[in-house]
Amino acid sequence: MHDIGLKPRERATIVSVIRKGTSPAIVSEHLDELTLLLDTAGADVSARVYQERVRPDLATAIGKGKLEEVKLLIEENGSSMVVFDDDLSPAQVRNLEKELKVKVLDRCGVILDIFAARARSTEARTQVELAQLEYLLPRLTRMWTHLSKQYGGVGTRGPGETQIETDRRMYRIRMQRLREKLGVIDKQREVQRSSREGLPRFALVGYTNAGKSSLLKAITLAETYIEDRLFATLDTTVRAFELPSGRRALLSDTVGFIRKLPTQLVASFRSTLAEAIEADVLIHVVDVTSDHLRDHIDVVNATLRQLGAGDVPMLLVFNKIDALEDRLMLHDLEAEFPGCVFVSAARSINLGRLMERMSETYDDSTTTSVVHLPYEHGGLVSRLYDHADVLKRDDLETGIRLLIRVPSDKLSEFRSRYGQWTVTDSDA
Ligand SMILES: Nc1nc2c(ncn2[C@@H]2O[C@H](COP(=O)(O)OP(=O)(O)OP(=O)(O)O)[C@@H](O)[C@H]2O)c(=O)[nH]1
Ligand SMILES: [Mg+2]
Repeated sequence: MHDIGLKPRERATIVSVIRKGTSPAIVSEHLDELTLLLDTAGADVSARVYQERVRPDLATAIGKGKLEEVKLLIEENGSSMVVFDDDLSPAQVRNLEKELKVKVLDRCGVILDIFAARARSTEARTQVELAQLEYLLPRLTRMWTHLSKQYGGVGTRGPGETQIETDRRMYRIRMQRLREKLGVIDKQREVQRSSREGLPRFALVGYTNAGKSSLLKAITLAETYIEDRLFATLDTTVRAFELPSGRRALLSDTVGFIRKLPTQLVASFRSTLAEAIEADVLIHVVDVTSDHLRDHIDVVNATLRQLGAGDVPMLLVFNKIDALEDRLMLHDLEAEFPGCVFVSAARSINLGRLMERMSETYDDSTTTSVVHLPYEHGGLVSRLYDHADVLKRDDLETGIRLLIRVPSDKLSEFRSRYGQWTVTDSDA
């Protein structure tokens, strides 16, 4: 793991409020992930604390006794912050900071911090800043600004000192400007996307660090940013490649998902994620070496539904099979997930099979049709190329005959638009 935070690294005590009956394995997995997130943000975890409760305490999330325990712990281990795995209300953060006298963060705050440090492109920076301001606005009190100035470091990167000193009204004005800026970027992206319509579009999605960028590189031979860190990718990259049939297609790679991805981030990254939402086929990449891959699959599916991409045809791809020591496990997974593909992006194992399955999934989710255009309406040909994947073109005496492929769910829309030019189902 790499340190992107301020030096020297900070120390954190992490806390989880768990519902009665939650299995210890799940608790420790969530705290492992929080530890990894903090490591990425530049802090080491000195202690883990958890409390079983029916519901979190309204004022301080944990109870009085636990609070005292945490207080003693941080004095002992010299933590400069306490990080909760659960969402904290602005009031809880205030109360906890007052009691504990160190800065208090929740998981969302840490993720936002990592995104802020990672964002490079104008689009990503604008999106992250908007999400940060939305997160900070209700937390912006005298106490908060005072603390953030006093402590600095993880969780207080914020949108810059000058903004922090301004009041909520300034925040709102800034947020309005960011939204307008994103609106402009959104339009540009839309134009870019529409100019690429017609080609089959595949989008890599998955849990962070699953190997999406590695697969993009392996399939399209594009130079992309790959690293063993969470959220290495914060932008969308689109590359062309050839399917086994020789047909050109597009593959996009985008930001990864994680449990409790802040809603502010999901909302403001909508335009970055639009490429995925509008793809013909989603390639859901799963890290086969993770002990929690089923959990990860659920999180990714839930996030996709939240984005309105729950119905896009999907191909599940298990990556990093080269790193699986237990061959038997691969066997079990193949039985559990029939029809899925098992690959290694790093070693280029099974990529041919993956591309075949990509073609099949695309073909299954689309329908081929024949359109017969009289020459006097030849001007429509270019529009057809925009809306469909044109597989074949014959110039006949009676006009132009095109064999096209359209997403099945768009066929009726297509029929109503071009039906008068004898659209026939070629599969029939
Ligand atoms: N052993 C092994 N490691 C892999 C494989 N594919 C990717 N990795 C490693 O997994 C880590 C994450 O890879 P990325 O391609 O950056 O993952 P990502 O899904 O794009 O991650 P984010 O952009 O952070 O969401 C890197 O250290 C890769 O080298 C593989 O097939 N085998
Ligand atoms: Mg990536």
